[in-house]
Amino acid sequence: MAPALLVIDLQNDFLSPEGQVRVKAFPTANFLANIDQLCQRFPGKIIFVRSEYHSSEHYHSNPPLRDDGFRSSIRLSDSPGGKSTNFLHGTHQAKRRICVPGSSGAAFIPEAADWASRFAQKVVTKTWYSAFTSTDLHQWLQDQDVGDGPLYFAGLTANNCVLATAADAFFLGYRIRVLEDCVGATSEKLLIDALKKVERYYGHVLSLKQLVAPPSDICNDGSTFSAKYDGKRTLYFVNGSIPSWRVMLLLAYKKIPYHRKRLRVMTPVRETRVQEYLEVNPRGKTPVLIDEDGTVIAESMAILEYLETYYPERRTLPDPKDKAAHTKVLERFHESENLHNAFEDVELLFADDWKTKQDQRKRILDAYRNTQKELGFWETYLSESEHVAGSSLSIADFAMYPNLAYLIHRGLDLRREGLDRLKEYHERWIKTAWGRDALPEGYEKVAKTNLIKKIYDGHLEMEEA
Ligand SMILES: N[C@@H](CCC(=O)N[C@@H](CS)C(=O)NCC(=O)O)C(=O)O
Repeated sequence: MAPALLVIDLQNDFLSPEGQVRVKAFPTANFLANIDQLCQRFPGKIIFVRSEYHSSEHYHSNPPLRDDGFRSSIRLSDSPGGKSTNFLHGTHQAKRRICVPGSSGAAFIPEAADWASRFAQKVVTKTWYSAFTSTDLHQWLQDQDVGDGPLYFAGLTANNCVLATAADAFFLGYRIRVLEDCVGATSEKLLIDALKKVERYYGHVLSLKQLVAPPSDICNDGSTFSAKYDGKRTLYFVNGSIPSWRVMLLLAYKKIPYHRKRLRVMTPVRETRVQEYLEVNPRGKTPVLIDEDGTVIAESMAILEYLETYYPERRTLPDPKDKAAHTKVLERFHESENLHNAFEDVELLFADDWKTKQDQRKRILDAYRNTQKELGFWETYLSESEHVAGSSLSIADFAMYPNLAYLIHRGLDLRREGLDRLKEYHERWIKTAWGRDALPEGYEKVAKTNLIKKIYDGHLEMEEA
């Protein structure tokens, strides 16, 4: 299941001043700029579709060939729409011929020719309104593992070729998404009616912004670290992600100014998977730090070490000459990943079906018990020293603390767990300037999706019994 985009009929006959049909209704003056942005940022296959319409005689002797090979003898005049050119399964039959094969009207407008050559994996020439009639489009999409899509639609005209293609796609089993600010029609009424039909019968209408919301570009101007911001050092992060949180904490602690680029992973387009970001990190994961000198570094633990090496202000790793202290910090630093790994399966509680799946319930319970065991180690460390790896705040604290804070956000009750040292440790952290600076949005209190409560409420044990 992979998204694909159909960009339909951006041809001279519809869009150039000399064209035979004037498309006048655009939802935005930025129609072409939107399609440009859409093509640049779309995270899937892109197909440019163009029309070539023949004479009536041609269609009489070449009835539409459906995807299953069936040739219908139905004529336009037999349809409920009569001779109306709005009949979705038909083709252009008006007196004035448009998109005549070989004519300049049938050519892409220059922008579309450029986008097609740069971004499209396929160009389909259709002879009917629907791009699925008498073409290999469906087969091609299936060969490309598009599955049920979703298929996104942009182009012209919303009420004819876009709607006809979307309707056919719906009945072929695709999920339909029409981009309201990337389609146009000959009148506003036709445009609005077409979008309503999509919403009512076939799929969803959404805006370009909803699809490819630009990564939010939050500069920490205004915060205590803003003064030195120079626009270059950038951190790509996901809100609430432990790896990103670690790095943000250390950047704040060391008072290193940086530009924050939040990537969203729950939007229709997962921003960590858009081409632009995959060029930064082919794994599509955050955090990634781009430093002032252009150094690009991924992997949170590596970034913490990098910051410690290249930004020695406010040291978080003891001098190697103090071998015992240095070694302990290194050890605890990497141990923090054990905690992270221990509770990974607790997140299975996010899925709706955990109750019905015995194996999932077992994994969740095991994860919870392993987490308790892991936390026990850290409770012990904090009974031995003020910080997790000794008397000084260290890189190990920065690696470990977001794991603890995350669990608390998900409902872990430290008092109930008998983890008093960890409770006191957490209370200390939330009061620090760096703790406040790096706190993920919405993490001021326990999340509504309180995962650990489901465990405390005994659902898992009951199901297990
Ligand atoms: N080992 C990596 C793990 C990074 C990672 O898994 N990041 C997740 C957030 S917790 C991510 O960016 N996911 C985005 C995605 O998979 O699309 C690190 O420590 O940096």
